Amino acid sequence: MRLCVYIMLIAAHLGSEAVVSGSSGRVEKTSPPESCSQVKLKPVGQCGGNEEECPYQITIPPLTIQLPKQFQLLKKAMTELQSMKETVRQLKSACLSCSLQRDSTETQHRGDGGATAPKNKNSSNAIQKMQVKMTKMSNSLKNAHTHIKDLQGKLETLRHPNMTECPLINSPIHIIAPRDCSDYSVMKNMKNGVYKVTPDPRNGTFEVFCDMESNGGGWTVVQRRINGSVNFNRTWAEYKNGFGDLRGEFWLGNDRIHLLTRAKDMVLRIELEDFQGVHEYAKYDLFYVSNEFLKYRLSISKYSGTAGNALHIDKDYNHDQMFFTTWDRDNDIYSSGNCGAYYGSGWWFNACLSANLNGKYYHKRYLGKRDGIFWSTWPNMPKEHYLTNNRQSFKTVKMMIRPKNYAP
Ligand SMILES: [Ca+2]
Repeated sequence: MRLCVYIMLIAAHLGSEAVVSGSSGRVEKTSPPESCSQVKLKPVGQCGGNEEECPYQITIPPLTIQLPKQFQLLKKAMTELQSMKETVRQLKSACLSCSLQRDSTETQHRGDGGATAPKNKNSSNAIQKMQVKMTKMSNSLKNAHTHIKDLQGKLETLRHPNMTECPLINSPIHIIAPRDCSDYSVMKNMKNGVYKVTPDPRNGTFEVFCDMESNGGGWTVVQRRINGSVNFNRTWAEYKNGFGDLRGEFWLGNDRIHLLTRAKDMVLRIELEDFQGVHEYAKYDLFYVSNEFLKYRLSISKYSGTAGNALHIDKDYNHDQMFFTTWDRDNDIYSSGNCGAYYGSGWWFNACLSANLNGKYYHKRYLGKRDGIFWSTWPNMPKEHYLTNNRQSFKTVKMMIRPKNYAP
């Protein structure tokens, strides 16, 4: 019970939350223990024959904190304190009966001194022993106190690398495993770049490119075209696993896009730029990609933006609820052939397309089959009905996602 009081004191000193450090070095907050009965302090591991050398462990469900082995001293001190208390009680009782006996003896044999002297000597020895023990115990307690303070200091450092600029009450939330880029952006001052995310711990961790600067940041980029350096006419397996360079052109991978969109309700933002320097965007407040078993079926709706809703023009030109198709896997609804093979791209083809952001990268307008990057609702897009017409091409494309409830 006293141990429990100590633990509660430590927790109180740390503030309203206990802070722990796992083997990964990451830090998380958690609530303080509600009941002392749940708190456990026990030795673990090799003790080397000396009880004081035992490493110690404190468990505040559901957390377990490794303590320095010197914490053993705390328990020892408590045990000694109990033992001392009992000794004092016994001595008090002995002294009382001794005093009564002496008074009685003195009354009966006044002048016959020395009869009580040996007992007084015994008491004096016991008191001396007790004082030595108390000094030892006091030193043990001081040591334990020093170690507790050291540990507190370490925990505070872990929690606030710069304590002077980061008061306890306003400390940011540290997330053990960011699920997407938005979890990183809450940590403030984050730069664009490659970060590790874990949308679902059962499916591992992978790298993504995070756009932390455009439109409030927190965007996980799932596709990017900037210069035509990467070929997007790829197999089912390549689209499944992703390809390209996260710092350049890439497709993140259908499995990963599925995991990200399954973990949270995501918004998709598509940013397009043509070679005339025109920038437009299309935003979809609902974006979800099913798993491979469901052929990475696309769910996309709730459009807003300036580029037009090319993914859903009408009943015939609608990419919503389409399966993914590549040249080696025909899941489109064009019964006479494979749209992926014809247009040289992996995409959620219908029969076949009103948008295709994975088309061939053309550095300027082109003629013939419309197999380039395509967005049919692009402003001032020439009505191109014949293969002999010039085709619009795009300089840059970016597809990025962010949780629907994200607040920049
Ligand atoms: Ca087909």
